[in-house]
Amino acid sequence: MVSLRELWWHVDFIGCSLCPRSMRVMTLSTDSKTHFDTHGWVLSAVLNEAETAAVSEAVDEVQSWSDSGDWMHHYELTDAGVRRCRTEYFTPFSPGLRALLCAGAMIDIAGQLMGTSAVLYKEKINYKLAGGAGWEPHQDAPAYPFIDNHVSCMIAIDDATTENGCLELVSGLHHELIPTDARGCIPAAVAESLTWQAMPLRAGQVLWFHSRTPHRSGDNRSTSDRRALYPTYNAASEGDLREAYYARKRAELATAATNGERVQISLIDDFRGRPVPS
Ligand SMILES: O=C(O)CCC(=O)C(=O)O
Repeated sequence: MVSLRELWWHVDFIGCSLCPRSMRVMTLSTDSKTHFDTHGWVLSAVLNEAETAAVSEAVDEVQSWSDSGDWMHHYELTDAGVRRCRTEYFTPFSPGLRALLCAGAMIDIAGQLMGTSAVLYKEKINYKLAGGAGWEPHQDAPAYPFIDNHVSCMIAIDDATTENGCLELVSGLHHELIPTDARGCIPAAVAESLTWQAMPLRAGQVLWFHSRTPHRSGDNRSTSDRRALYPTYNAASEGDLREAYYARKRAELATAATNGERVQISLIDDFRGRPVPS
């Protein structure tokens, strides 16, 4: 199989195959931008079948890394035992995923959605292995310090279905911050009043969403894994804050109090996974 890096020039310039290579850019259609501005989310066609396979192989590699490295693996307790639920801070160690997330089509689209040049703020893989837990209703913005203008996407590595815990979103509610509960999530009574839309994705599909778009996801009730890659971008004008974000996150997670019910893997307490007994 060709490597992600070898494939990457296709993806960089997928939007305009007739232009000379140096002039090609990934351009979102006006309809897509309008959809994002109106609804707070949009699907974009970034990866073809070969590229999807290459990204999946790069994720397999990250998933195989041991715990001794500067990347951050997180674990949860499931009914089947201890499972890895997330890896983040991997772009310094995965040239293929760094190329995917930090250059070319992905960063082009992030910039077009924000209306200004983008820079990678953070990156994570949520594994949601069979039996893994889902996420409470939340907006991402309260978990992302330092920045005002940011956008994320879910790149489906495996097909995401209602059974294995695909994302669910609320359309058109990305203009305001909803007051949070003690966990930093959308209070249950508010969440119940919202209209949630399940977003099943095929492997390789890319779903962009605003950092104030309310979202949640179910547990993986299937027998197969539902892995997804999530980069978040901020406006480059606000600075390159990725190292600052991870320094803060490492410090906060190191001292996070646990109530014994949930493992904290985010700066808000949105993940329903159980902690691994020490
Ligand atoms: O991967 C999922 O199911 C949801 C992830 C999510 O909402 C998050 O990581 O903030």
